[in-house]
Order: sequence, then structure tokens, then C-alpha cells
Amino acid sequence: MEKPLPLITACGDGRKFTINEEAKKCLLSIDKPVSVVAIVGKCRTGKSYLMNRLYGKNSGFDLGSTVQSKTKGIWIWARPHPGDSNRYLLLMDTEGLHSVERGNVTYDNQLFTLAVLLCNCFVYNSQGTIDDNALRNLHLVVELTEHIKGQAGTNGRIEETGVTFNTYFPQFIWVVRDFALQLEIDGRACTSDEYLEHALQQKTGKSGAIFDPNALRECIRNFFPQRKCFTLQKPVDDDKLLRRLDQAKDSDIKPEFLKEAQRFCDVVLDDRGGFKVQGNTINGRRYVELAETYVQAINSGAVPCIGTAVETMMQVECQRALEESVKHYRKTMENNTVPNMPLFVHELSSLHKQANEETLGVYKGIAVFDAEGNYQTKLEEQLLAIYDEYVQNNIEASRRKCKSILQNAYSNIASKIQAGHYTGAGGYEEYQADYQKLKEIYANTERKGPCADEELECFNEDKKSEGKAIMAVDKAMSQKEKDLADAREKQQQEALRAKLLEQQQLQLQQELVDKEKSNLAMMQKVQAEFDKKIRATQERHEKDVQGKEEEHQRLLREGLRTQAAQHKEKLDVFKENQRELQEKYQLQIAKLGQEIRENPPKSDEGIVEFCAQLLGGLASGFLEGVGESLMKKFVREIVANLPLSGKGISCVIGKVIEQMAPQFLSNILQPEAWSYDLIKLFLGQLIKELTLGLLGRVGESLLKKLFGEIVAKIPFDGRGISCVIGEVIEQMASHVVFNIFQPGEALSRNFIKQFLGQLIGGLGLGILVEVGAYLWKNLTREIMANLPLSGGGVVRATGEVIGKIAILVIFKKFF
Ligand SMILES: Nc1nc2c(ncn2[C@@H]2O[C@H](COP(=O)(O)OP(=O)(O)O)[C@@H](O)[C@H]2O)c(=O)[nH]1
Ligand SMILES: [Mg+2]
Repeated sequence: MEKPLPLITACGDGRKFTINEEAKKCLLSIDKPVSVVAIVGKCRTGKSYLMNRLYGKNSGFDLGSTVQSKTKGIWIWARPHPGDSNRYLLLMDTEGLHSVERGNVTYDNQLFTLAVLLCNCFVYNSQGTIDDNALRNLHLVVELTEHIKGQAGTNGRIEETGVTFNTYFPQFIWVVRDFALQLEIDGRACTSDEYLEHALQQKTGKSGAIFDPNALRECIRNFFPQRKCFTLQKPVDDDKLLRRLDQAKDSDIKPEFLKEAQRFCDVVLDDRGGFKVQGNTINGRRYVELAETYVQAINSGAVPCIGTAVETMMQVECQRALEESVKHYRKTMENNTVPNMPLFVHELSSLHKQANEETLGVYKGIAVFDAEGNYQTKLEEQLLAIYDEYVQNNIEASRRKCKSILQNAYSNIASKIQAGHYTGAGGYEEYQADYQKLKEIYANTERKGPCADEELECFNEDKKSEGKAIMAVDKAMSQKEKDLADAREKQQQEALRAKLLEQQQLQLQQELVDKEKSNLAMMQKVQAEFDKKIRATQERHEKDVQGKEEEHQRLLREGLRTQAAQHKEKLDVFKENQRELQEKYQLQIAKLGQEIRENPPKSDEGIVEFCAQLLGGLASGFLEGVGESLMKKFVREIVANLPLSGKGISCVIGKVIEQMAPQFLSNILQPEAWSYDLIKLFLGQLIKELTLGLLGRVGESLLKKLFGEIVAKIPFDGRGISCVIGEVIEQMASHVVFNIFQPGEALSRNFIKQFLGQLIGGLGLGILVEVGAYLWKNLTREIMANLPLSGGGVVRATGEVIGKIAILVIFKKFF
């Protein structure tokens, strides 16, 4: 900045402040840490002149040679720090404060507050000596408590003493101008700092009604634990020159003044840390963010809260760091992957890993305020989501490439078919030889990406009938030879399919590894879910007790003594039971918490979230009788086997529930007492916790079916129930599919996509996030590969995949 600029000015009737755009623009461009010195004091006491000296200049801030104040509002002058080239020095000159008696007190207060909040070195400038009068003019310090809050939510402002603030507050320097006395206390020479300390000690004696100097002394000491004092003589004796000091040469000025002024400059410039918030340096941009938050608070009539302003600034900074890091990741991935697509899964994964690590490094370098790592977690989530885009793009690229290789290689066969080439005897053999050549060309073409085998399989499938037709007309072949050829082809196809399945499994594993997340964040999630459920249970119990107690009171009021006594007896038993149950839960939860802490889940948020939900459900009373041992088993199995795929989790749940079910039945429900109500209760709980999420849309009819099946077949063991549920869901799934599509209808890609999204949302995501993703992948692969499909085609593909994966995986496999 060549010259000082107004930073904060009053507008309108002087009640609102604005930040000046030009100054803001200058500050925004400063990305080095800043030191900020603010000066405050009465009008025409040489403040501007002293500030200019900090830059070693005579002019800069305008000096007022008339009584009228030259400086309005708060001015700022930013230049490279004279003592440290890695920093900027921001000088803040304020409009002169008015005396206590005159002037707009609120306006003064607000300027004073802004100055204190926006600097790391606060200079108070006064003339003469430090006496009660000088102190009186610093009365605004007392009012700081009225004008600033330390922490949001502290409503009793009076309770916040200076001690709360002083971590945020600047160093305090008192400069006494035109000091004409000897520096001494009780006749003994002293330093200017001792002089200040002496003046700030409690004095016995008068204490005015409006002004209590002792209270002010205490305030200053509390607010500003770091204090210094400088006493400056009159710079020149000549009054005319005094008025035109900006034109005076140093040789005109008294050496005593120059010496002390130099000492002042040295101390102020040697502030090492500069302006810091929570131990972090503040650059021009962050400074503007803070200033804006404070000005906004003051304008809205609110008491500016330092905690909130700092928090706001930190969040803005974290968000910025997050966005920059995301940009960095995108750019890196764009450069490293797109030109070389299709890539193999492991190549893409390692490029992601590299870019991910690099990006986190970048983030850590710029996100200095993300102490709790919240934004880092967000960043990691976003990076994974973007990575997923690249995975999808890569798959598309691979598909395109494979398809075109196959089409090109096939053109030879196509033209031969066109020419009726394979129709004679031995035609099938020749066709096979040509097809084999096609396969070789395909195999020898490199870098086909992740869809190579899948595309080949599809292609083979597509040409199956063609081969069969050629074989059928080949008179040279015996039936036996034909059967053999058929079997051979089937075998090949099976082998390819097996390989494909294995690859998919590998890919899934790779994705799980890619998704590895920080333990801490997941632990917190699990814990939070526990806490929420436990609180809800407690509240429910308390409400129950309260209702029963009210009933007891009512009976008493109505004079029904016997009933009241009976009711009371029941109530006591109920309370005792509740208490015991709660204790038991609390104990379980504590143990569980410890178990998980000792064996923290290692990967995949979806799994952990699901566990947390299920465990939370269990903890809050689901399957009360077997809750404890079920939870233990569950946690042990899952934690021990992490990282698990969605499928793995399904298996674990299935196993545990299967084992627990008989125990559940014998513990809770006597088999002979399997009344409709009890089954309903059990199913109700089970379905509520486990199933309704799975099929939200068909929930009602599903329940009906379930009841029908189960009631018809009572008594069941737990396993039987599981089977029934699985079966019914399977029926419902195909029912949904068939209801939606009319076979034969041609469907757009978007429509199919939308349908699949909904279906998966309803079917998979509610219960097992991971199975959902797995299911989704297979479905989309199957359907997209065959596009455009008719409604009937979609039904077939969906039905097949759901049959194969969802139902199988979720239910049949483990029950
Ligand atoms: N008596 C006295 N006058 C000074 C001193 N420093 C500057 N001045 C003069 O006082 C007038 C006001 O100075 P200025 O720095 O604008 O005061 P401000 O209003 O507090 O910023 C100018 O004419 C200066 O030349 C000082 O230490 N003592
Ligand atoms: Mg001035």
C-alpha cells in the first residue's frame, strides 16, 4: 500500500460501519502473515506522527495541524514489515476518542472495541502524565466487557472478566507524550514500565460515583497481562515547528525524543509472532474475514463474540483449503489418468492413492485451522466420490475400446457369413477357426482395461446362436461331434465366467481398500449412535414411569385406595425392572465400547454405520432377552473379520441371528405359547429393525404375506421364520419389477437408470449399504451392457440379478 487507506468507516447516521473495498482488496492480496499495531487516544496527541515513525517516515498518515480530527474511523497502512521480510506490518490509526463528557459514547466504544480486537499490539496514546485523569480517558476498557463476548452462549456478560479475554487480547503499550517529569517513584529513579505498574496499583482514597479508578486499574491489568510503557518528551520546543512536524528533519528533533521513540519502534517491531489466532498466523485474507465478522456483529446490534468470529474465520479458511485441495486432486487425476484410459484397476487405484496422498499433504499445508480434522474427513469423502467418477469413466473407456476391437476383428467373419461362406460341409470348423483367430486378436491387443473379459463374454453370448446355426447346417459333422463341440464351448464359457467372478471380487476388495478411513471418525460415529439410542431409551422409560405415577396419583385422588395400593406395588416392580435393565444396558454398552475401542474397525464407513445402527437397535431393547450375548457375538465376529464386504457382513449377521434364534425362542417365548400376538411382536420388532428399510414401498403387503405364511405354519423355529422372510421378500421383489414394466415396451436409458436407482434404494441401501452397491454394480453392468432393452428385457435382467445376488446373498446364503 503506497499510502494509508480507510478500512472501517461509519456510514449513514454513524450507527453502521462498512469495510472499505479498496483497503479490503489490498489486504486480500497479502498472503504473508501480518503484524498489526493499532493506536488509540484523544484527538491531536501525535498518534499519526508516531505511527509514521514505525515505517521510518515523516509522512503517511495525515497529521492534523488544526483542532479538527484528520482521521475518521479506522485507517490502515500495510507495508512489508521493516524488521522481517516474511511478514507484513499493518498500522491502524484511529479517529481520536472524545472525552468522557462530550461526544458519541457508543461510536467511541465501537471503534475502540474494533481496534482492540483487530490488532496484536494496542498502543494507547496520552499526554502529560499517567494520573487519574489519564486513566479516566481510558474508561472504554471497562466497557469492553459490555461490548465483547468471549464465548458464544455466555449470556451473563458481566461474568466474563478480562481473564476470559486475555488469550485473544493484544499486547498493551501506553505511550505518554510531552512527558516533562523525572521518571521516579517516591524519589527513586525507575523505568517507564515500573512507572506504569505503579500507576496501575490499587490506591486507597476517593472513588467517584461514575468513575472508579481502582476498578479501571484492575480491568486493565486483567485484560492486558502484557504491558509496556514509553514516555516521550516534547519533540521540539518551537511551537511553529511542532505544528509542522511532518516537515521537520530528525536533526531538528530533540535527541531524547528520538531515542525513546526509537526504543518504542524497536519494541513494537520486535513482536515476533505477529497477529495470531489459536496459535496460527493470520494473513491479509484471514484478517479481512475477522474484520468483516466483527463489523457485521456490531452493525446487527449484537455483542461481537470473539469465539464466534474466530470460529467463522476458521471455517471459511477450512472450506477454502478443502476446495483448493479438491481442485488439486481433480487436476492431478485428470492429467494422470484421462490420457491413458482405459487403465487397469490396480493402476487407477495406485494413481488415486498417489494423488490422494499428495492432496492430503497439500491440505495439511494450508488447512491450519482444522484442528479436529472435521474438514479433512469431508475432504477424504469428496476425494473418494471423485475417484468413483474416474472409476466409472475408466469402465466406460474400457467398454468402448473392447467393443471396437471385437467389432473390427469380427468384420472378416461377418463378410464371410454375408457371402454364405460357412454353409457347406466343414463350414463349422472353418467358422471356429476364424472365431479362434478373432479371440487371438482380442487377446493380443493390449490395455483393454477392466472390462476385457466381461466384454468378451458378452460378445460370445451374442454370437452363440450364430455358431449353433452354422453347426446345425454343417452336414460333415456327426451328432456326437456336435454335442462335443457344444460341451467344449460351454466349458470355455464357464471358465471365463469363473474368471470374471474372481475379478469382480478382486475389484470389490480393491475398492474396500481404497475406502480405508480414519479409525477415529468411525469410532465417534459408532459411539454417537450408541449414545443417541441409549438416551432415547432412557427418555422412554422415564416417560413410562411418569405416566404410571400420574395414574397412581389419580387413583389416590379419587379415593380408590385398594387400586392405588395395587397400582403402587406394580409400579415399584416396574421401576425396579427398569432400573435393572438400564444398569444392564449401561454395562453392556460400556463393555462394547471398550471392545470396539480395543479392536477398532479398520475400514469402510458403510459397515461401521450399519453396525452402529444395528447395535444401537439391539442396545435399545431389540431382542431384549438375547441382546447381550447377541451383541457380544456380533461385535466380536465383525470386528475380528474387518475389513468385510457387504456380503461378509450379511453372513456374519445371518450366522449370529441363526445361532441366537433358538436361544431367543427358548428364552423369551415358550414354544407352546407361540400365540399370534407373540409372533406378531417378534416379527414386528424384527421387521421394524431389519426389514422395513429393505422394502419400504412394499412394506405393508410384505407384512401381510409374512403373517399369512407364519400364522399358517405355527409353530416355527427361528430358522423357519428366517426362511419365510427370505422367501417372501424374494417374491415381493419380482412382484415389484413385474408391476412396473410392461414387457415389450422400449425404455430409455435414463428411465432404466432412474428405476434402478429407486429399486436399489428400496431394496439394498436400507439394510446393507454395501450389498446395495454390489447389487447396483451388477445390475447396471448387466442392463447397460444390453441397452437398449425392452421392459421385458429389464425385468429379465433385473430378476436374474436380484435372484442371483440380492436374495441369495442377503438371505438364502446364511439362513
Ligand atoms: N505537542 C506535541 N505535538 C505533536 C507531537 N507529535 C506530533 N505533534 C503535532 O501534533 C499535531 C497533531 O498530530 P497528529 O499526529 O495528527 O495527532 P493525532 O490527531 O493524534 O493523530 C500535529 O501538528 C503534529 O505536528 C508530540 O509528541 N507532541
Ligand atoms: Mg491522526
